[in-house]
Amino acid sequence: MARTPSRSQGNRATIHDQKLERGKGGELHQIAEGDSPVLTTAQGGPVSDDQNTLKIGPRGPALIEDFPFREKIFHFDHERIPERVVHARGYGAHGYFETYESLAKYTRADIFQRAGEKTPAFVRFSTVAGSKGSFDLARDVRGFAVKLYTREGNWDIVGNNIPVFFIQDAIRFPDLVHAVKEEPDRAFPQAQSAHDNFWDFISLTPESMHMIMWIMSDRAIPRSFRFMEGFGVHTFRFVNAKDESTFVKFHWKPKSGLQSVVWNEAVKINGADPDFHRRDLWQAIQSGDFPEWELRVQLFDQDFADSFDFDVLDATKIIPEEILEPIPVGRLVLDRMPDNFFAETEQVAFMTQNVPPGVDFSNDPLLQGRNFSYLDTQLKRLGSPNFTHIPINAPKCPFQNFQQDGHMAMRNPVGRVNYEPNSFGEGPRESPKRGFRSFAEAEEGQKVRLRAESFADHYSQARLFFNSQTPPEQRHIAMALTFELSKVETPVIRERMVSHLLNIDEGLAETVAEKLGLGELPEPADAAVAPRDDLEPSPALSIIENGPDRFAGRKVGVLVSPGADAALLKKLQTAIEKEGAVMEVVAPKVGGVEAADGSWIEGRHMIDGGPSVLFDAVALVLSEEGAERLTGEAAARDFVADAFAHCKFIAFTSGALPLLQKAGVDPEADEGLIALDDPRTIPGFIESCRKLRLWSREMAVKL
Ligand code: HDE
Repeated sequence: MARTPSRSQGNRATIHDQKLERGKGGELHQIAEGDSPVLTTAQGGPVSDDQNTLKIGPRGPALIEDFPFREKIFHFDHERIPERVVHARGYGAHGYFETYESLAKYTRADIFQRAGEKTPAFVRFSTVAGSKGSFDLARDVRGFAVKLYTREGNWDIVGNNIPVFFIQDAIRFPDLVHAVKEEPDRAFPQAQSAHDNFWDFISLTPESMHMIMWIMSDRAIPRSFRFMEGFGVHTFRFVNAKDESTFVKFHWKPKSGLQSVVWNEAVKINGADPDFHRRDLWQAIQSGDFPEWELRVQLFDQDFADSFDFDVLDATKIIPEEILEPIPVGRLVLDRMPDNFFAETEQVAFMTQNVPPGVDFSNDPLLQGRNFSYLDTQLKRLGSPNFTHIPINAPKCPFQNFQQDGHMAMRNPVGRVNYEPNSFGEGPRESPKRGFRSFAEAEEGQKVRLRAESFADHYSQARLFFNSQTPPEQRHIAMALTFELSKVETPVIRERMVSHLLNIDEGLAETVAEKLGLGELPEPADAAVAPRDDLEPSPALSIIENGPDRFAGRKVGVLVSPGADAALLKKLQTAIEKEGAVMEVVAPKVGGVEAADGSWIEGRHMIDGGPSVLFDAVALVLSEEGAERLTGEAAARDFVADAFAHCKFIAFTSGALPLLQKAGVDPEADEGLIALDDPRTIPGFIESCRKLRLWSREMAVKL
């Protein structure tokens, strides 16, 4: 009787071939005699045939008693859990946090008591609006959620890569999220804020204007998770052993500097590699180039809070770093990818209310609302109050309580006593000394639904942000607003947005209005508090001002052709790797090309699969004949034209000239084009690359 052959048929081990071995705990392990262990059901029963269902005869009806089949399909049918309602698309990694010095003066949190203390960590980066299967380079905020497995329980800093938020009160969150997600009747657009509902909501929500400046800036299209900042956003408290409180804001600073892509590039990356950010983190960690951030804290007391221009409880405001310097207190290193994406990254449950003794909340109304939401959402998503039994969510310190039962309970109290106090002297008891004590802030007032007057200035910090950007960054904000609003079909929404922009920067409003073809400028929006123009710009807010001083962690794509100079390529590679960067070869065929000296150059990408948008800089190591041949290929022309348009540094051998010409790039256009025939030019190329982009080219290419 014919059977579909299975992988190991012929030499498949049967149950009779098995040796049974007793483990240390007395359990029986099955081991195979052959090369692989025997497949079993979830109940541990060995499976004889995993390719054919049980039937009456080879063509006959299937039998309901086929329990291995029933179990397999049952489990498959239940593989999905609800995706996160926001931040559905994410990617995580393990690592550790290392404390620099004791912060005992400010906090009794155990994690900050000893210099050099290492605490295991898990971090999940995410986009907000798109579904789990959306692309990485959406224009969006990035989640930056850190779980620190401290000796006093899990501490989650559930932050973003932007230090402010759209709204001031948690009650507006469902509306914000409904507005940004796909429109409910048509179910599009996916992972985009460029649509009517979002801008309608925003244009009716002046408190969003500061955040709008950030998400229209290059912060919303980071080059890599590794090159972005993270922020706790809200004001928290540190509380020391004497129960004294200090306000604190958390900042993660990437060691490799900040870097973003340009919008035209982001759009193309989404097509070329929708997993661009995931792949980047995966490759960096797998190759041992561990990304690192420094944790810095802004510490302040009530007097500072009272004298500061804005309310420190208002999550739409920052405290500029130039006014209150963030102090380095430790570093976060990511050095290990999860073994399994679902088990760890998908099931990890972050909660703002996970704080250790010594860290406490402020009255920020957004934070207070979040403290409610995150527990609720875990029950929905993970399906059981026992989600803390999942290894990624379980504390790594000893823990004990009398919680019991419930779906999927993995741990129940042992013994007779499951309550306290009890007379048997069994089980854990509370510890007033070591336990979490809320800071005893004196509160009084009437029960009201009111927004504090001190939250009313919606434009001044939006203006501060815009004024702190370099000219290219300001242009990008104008272009992003124009793009987004051009997708809005309802003219009055576009107009309303321009009326807000007039309160932020007149030039910006005029540029956007002109590019939208708005005709007449509207009146500025009514401002509850007149926007201030006396705030000093904050250079810390610019990405370009805070780039890397090395090209380390970045990637050069080298386009090669048959007859290329292998010795030159080798020297280029050595120099790139010495800088801590990576070189990848793009060839007409992925198999590679034969170099002029007869050696073989392996390809990493075929030209169609390795567009220049995937790289931070490019080099064209081509023979003239090879370049001539490539002029006929659109992908090769785009490789060059895009690298130029995206203001990247381009090194080229003289053989590459025909391709440059065909791509419309003048080899002498600017200092970003670097002749490469002589290996002595390589250090100059690398040095240029450290600047990442030649922004002065941007006006010429008019992206
Ligand atoms: Fe969240 N947010 N959020 N959020 N948030 C969630 O929790 C919520 C806000 C942030 O990688 C949800 O587990 C409310 C600010 C991150 O798993 C949910 C409000 C900031 C992540 C939720 C906010 C964030 C979430 C959905 C307004 C930056 C992903 C799934 C008061 C400081 C964590 C989940 C991960 C996830 C609620 C606003 C960051 C529904 C009600 C502000 C990084 O609980």
